[in-house]
Amino acid sequence: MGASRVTKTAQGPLTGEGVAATRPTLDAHRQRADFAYLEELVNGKPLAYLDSAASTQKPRQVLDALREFYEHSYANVHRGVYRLAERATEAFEGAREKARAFVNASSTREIVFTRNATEALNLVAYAWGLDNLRPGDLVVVTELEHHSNFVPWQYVAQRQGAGFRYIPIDDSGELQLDALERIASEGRVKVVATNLVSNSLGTINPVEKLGAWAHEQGAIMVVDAAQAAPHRPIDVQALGCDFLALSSHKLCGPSGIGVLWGRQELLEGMAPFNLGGEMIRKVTLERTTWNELPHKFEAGTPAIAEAVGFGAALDYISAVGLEAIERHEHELTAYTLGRLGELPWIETYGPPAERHAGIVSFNVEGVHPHDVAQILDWEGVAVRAGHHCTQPLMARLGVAATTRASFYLYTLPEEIDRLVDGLHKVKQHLG
Ligand code: C6P
Repeated sequence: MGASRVTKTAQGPLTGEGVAATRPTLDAHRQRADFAYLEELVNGKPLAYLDSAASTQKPRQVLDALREFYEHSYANVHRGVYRLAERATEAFEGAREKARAFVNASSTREIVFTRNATEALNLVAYAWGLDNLRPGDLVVVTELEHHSNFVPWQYVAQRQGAGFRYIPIDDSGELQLDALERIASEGRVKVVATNLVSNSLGTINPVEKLGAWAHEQGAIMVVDAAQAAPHRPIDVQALGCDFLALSSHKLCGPSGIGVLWGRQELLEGMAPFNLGGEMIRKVTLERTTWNELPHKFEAGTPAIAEAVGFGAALDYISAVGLEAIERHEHELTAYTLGRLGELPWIETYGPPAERHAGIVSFNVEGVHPHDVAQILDWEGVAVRAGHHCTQPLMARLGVAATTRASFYLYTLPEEIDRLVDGLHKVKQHLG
């Protein structure tokens, strides 16, 4: 069964002009001056990078911060008393403060550096789940969850003998909240885990509503913000969640570092996830006690320079402005859905433009998504094809895979025109 076709949306050209002065806007042409990848040619054509949901390109400011740090401030952190080590620690902890401000957490104790969003979600599933789930309890995820917020919960629930349920989606890829009552009648709901933005469909999920329901049930609310934090303002206090995960590499920062935000009282009550250096207070032959937050969850030498680069990325996107980024991507999405909606041999998936983030999944009738992506690559257009780490969702859509175009602050409407031109070539050759 396929998701409903998104109806054609009438769209004018996107020039960035004519936007009300009070609304935050960004000038993608200007931002592009910061990105060296644009100098690359693919098959002699300029690269149209439409795969930012997989990972974003990095601006010069982030690369400069990494180089500067490695050249002038590098040492291990929280260990040395010499000047260089103190400088490194200040820069590393400075990045933590930037992350705190970015998600509006009340304290840096609540900001745990992890390798990525996946590790952050595993941390919660293991460190909270193994001590708090038992038979009769339910873990509730969604049908459009990325495997990173699905598999750890499925695994830990099974290990603990707890039940595992999902909130189904409707034909336009939105959560069916009327299923909540049935789910609640089937056991004690202890965890509700959802993404804020779906990486496959671009659906924006009603996290505040789900968080309120989770708390009514006495459950914790876990939010995967990997696809939301780079594109819209995040306020963990306003969202009313208990844990939130994100990755640096999806918001112009280096790979190898992510964040778990957690409510202090919950993090305090949890056992550690990884054990070893840095996360201890005292070790004797008989027993070990744990360091204070957030260090209890940061065993071993962390990704030091990556944290500093992540801080520079947060500065960069905050200066561009998350509201402006969100608005820019919304316009690109509406434009893309409108253009694809004109092609009867293309099926698009996901909600209508007004409730759809900057990720557009589609299929070309009769052509495998990998072939679509291959032909687009010949045209210099980079998209992702596959199941996007959402196999249960693909099963619901009745497809093995989709082709996906995703946007960021450097994406231009002209690049979407090149995507559409490339799709006409796909149709010509293989359709
Ligand atoms: N999605 C995509 O192309 P990591 O790999 O840990 O940085 O992020 C995992 C992750 C978690 N949740 C969501 C909603 C995600 O989209 C991702 C990563 C990439 O869609 C790679 S599969």
